[in-house]
Amino acid sequence: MADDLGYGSLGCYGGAQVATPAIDRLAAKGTRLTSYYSNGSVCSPTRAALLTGRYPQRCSWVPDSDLSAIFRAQRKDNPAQRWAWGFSSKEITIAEILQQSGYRTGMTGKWHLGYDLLFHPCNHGFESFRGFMGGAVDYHTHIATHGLRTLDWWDNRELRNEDGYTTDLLTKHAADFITRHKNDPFFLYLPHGAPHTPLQVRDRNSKASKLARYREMIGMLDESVAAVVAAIESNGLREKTMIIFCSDNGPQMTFGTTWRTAGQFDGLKDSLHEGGIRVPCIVSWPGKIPQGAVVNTPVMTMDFFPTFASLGGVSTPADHRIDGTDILPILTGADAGPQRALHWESRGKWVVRRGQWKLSDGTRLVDLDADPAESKNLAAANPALVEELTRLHKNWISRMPAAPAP
Ligand SMILES: [Ca+2]
Repeated sequence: MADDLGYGSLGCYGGAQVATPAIDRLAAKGTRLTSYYSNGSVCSPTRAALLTGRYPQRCSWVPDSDLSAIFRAQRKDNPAQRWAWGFSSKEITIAEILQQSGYRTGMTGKWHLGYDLLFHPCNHGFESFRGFMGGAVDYHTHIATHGLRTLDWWDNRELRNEDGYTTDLLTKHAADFITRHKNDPFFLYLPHGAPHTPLQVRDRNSKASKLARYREMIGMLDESVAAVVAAIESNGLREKTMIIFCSDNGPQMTFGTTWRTAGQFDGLKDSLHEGGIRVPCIVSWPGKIPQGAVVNTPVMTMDFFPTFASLGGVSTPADHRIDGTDILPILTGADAGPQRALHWESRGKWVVRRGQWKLSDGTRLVDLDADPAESKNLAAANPALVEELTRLHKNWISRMPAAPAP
């Protein structure tokens, strides 16, 4: 999973500013989704949805009283800060259920579901973890760029720095995990930091322009995909492994007409316009999923949990609600998938999408098939549809717990 990678930033999605041959090859050997949505327009909600299969609005977050003294004090000093929050151990993660059924579970990358040790990935079903807990680190020193601004680089439960550029280190640990477990069923979660800020490349003294550094960071992400796929191939696992490449939300930055990083869509990260939530996603599994295919059925981050659970032959307790749906039939072309309404809610704004229709905040209705750039508000001409979608959304939010995800 890339961090803040926009729809228009890869060759196979029409981007022309950076060469992404490995990701393009993955698309040629798999299915490219053109209506894949992140559950959140920022990092943490999407990660919560990925790991739980639930809308982030449904997930439980730990109250201040459970935090360690240092995080509790920090939270008290500034109640608005999000980095003293975290993901409740009451949640059931895909790593936990796969681990219980015999899978080896590894994570190398960015967690961002709580900074306190209480929230550590090894408490949520990952047997190994290399990477960082927070939202971003310096790519060379691995010092957190938010929150406590101290070293945030972990070897399982130990804080331990290592030399190297973040994207390269995460790739190396991912490839090592694959080789180490080539004879076991495994689940590897590799959430990269790139191309999230800070815009740092391998040369820490680089004086290249912002645009050039951004290009280079995406290029290095592509090199990482090449290395991970090579590790899978060299271990003879290519046809036994489902590989997914996706982003967690839209791009933080764009470069005017030079490079529309969100492609044809309006809006960037932290927006519920398409550019903030519709992002690249490729699924490759030769022999199981069509190659060179394109699927336009809306799919959301939370759909991976039930898909993986089904593939792994595991399930969650019957009284534990999962919101996502198993997308394997959509990916194989066996089924167009359920006609469902998808919901987003962030910082007082909301969106519901059903079929080609997208309603924002009850006032703006667009036809995404005819108008992907969301330029024409058709609400006034379709009052009954506006009312119906508003009712659907209000009904959805009323079923979510009172405290929203931070
Ligand atoms: Ca992000």
